[in-house]
Amino acid sequence: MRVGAQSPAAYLRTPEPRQVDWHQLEYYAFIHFGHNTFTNEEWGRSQSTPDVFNPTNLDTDQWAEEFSKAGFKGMILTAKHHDGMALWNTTTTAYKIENSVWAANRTAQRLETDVVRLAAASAKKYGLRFGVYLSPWDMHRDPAMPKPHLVGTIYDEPQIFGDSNPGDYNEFYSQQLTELVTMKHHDGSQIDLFEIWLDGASGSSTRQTFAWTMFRDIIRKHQPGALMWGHQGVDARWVGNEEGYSLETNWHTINSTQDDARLSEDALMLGVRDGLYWTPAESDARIRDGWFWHSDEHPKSGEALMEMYLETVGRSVTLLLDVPPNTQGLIEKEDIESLRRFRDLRESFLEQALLHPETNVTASSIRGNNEGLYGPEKVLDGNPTTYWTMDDGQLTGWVEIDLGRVCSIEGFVTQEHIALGQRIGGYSFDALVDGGFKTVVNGTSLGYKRIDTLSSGLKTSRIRFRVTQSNAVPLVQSIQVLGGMC
Ligand code: FUL
Repeated sequence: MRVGAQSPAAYLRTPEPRQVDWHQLEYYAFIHFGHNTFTNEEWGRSQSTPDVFNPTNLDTDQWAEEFSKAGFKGMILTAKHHDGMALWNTTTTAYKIENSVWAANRTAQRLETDVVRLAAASAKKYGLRFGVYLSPWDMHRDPAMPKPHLVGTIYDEPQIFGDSNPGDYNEFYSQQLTELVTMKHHDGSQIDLFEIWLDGASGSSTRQTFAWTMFRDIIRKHQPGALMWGHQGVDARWVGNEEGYSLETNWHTINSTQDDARLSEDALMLGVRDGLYWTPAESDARIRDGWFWHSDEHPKSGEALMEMYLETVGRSVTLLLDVPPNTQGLIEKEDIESLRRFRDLRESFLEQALLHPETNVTASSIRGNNEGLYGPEKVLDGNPTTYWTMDDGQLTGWVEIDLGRVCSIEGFVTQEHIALGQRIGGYSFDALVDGGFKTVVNGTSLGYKRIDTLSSGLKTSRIRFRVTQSNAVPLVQSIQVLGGMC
């Protein structure tokens, strides 16, 4: 059979369908909400009863509406942070907000008291995907964290956290996880989760070995579409910092699992080329200084968020941006203003698309000369299942774009067809300037999506995208040129 009639074979590791789906979300919100919101802490030590939780005007619809307007594709809520307080109506512990005066008042008014369910319903209403954070480290059950204020109350519960303590913390955590992954909306339909955060942080001397495989099996059984997040991931990895940036080179694969030794922060940012596991990076970052809301903190500007976006999403890393509700249970006006400014900046940048399906494009070669299947116009069709490619063994090549007129260029957005593996390790953009092609961008890894911006005003009518290094025949899914003033 001629090579042109065959589609390219997958290259080494490829993403699971749930991961392809997740890459496409690009950025979504993190919501840290719970006791710490009311005690002005980041790592509250599980000292207060549920009554501390008392939002005066809780409105999860406001969260979801604002996130959706800002262009977020999902939201992840802290169902349980390190302090052990459950935001949902769990049967596993008395330490839950359902036991608060706030919940009693809501029940008297026939209002929902389960904040996870409320948030999931709001996410659905505004077309957002929903996820939960369930802290493995649980101070409430950890004997190394004394809780003198709870002694003698119903919240003085067995200290089962730790390998050498009586009781089975893994069993307890599994039950909590099972409750969350089987939770239903009021109409009886399942609450679909797109991501579950099993945070790796701990500030305790207690040694607890976690049953990650058991947790993974619970997630897979009930929520096969959900990503399981851990420091070295199973489905996604930590990017190695919490500042909202990544290195310019970023591989979607790594060589370790959550059970192996922890990787350095740089190694997490970088990943490993041709690694054993498809475990792409996610950047968890904050709009304010803290994860939880504090009255004396303020949000970053829309400009700073735009920079974050370019240094995460623009480097093939998903962005999980924390926007914490206040003690009223609302997202602050100033945070909303920053989010809107971010949206406007992002939209006005991306709206300057100069290429459309009819733009004149040519390529150095086409797989099997089969233009209909693999021609360069496939980078313009907006279809995530099509791409430009060449014959097997051809590792470098180019696509040339004729803009038809001289335009001012501000940037490029490029995507590799990752469903068949990450292959490209070097690419360039050249522009026709003064009768010759001049290189204006030199990149390394490509991956799900790259956004390259140009700082100095470039005017040109012809652009050439070149693959300069690839470990297998490159598959280029899309190319867009941003600019104007043509
Ligand atoms: C960390 C936690 O310790 C922080 O409190 C926060 O939840 C952050 C997202 O993850 O590991």
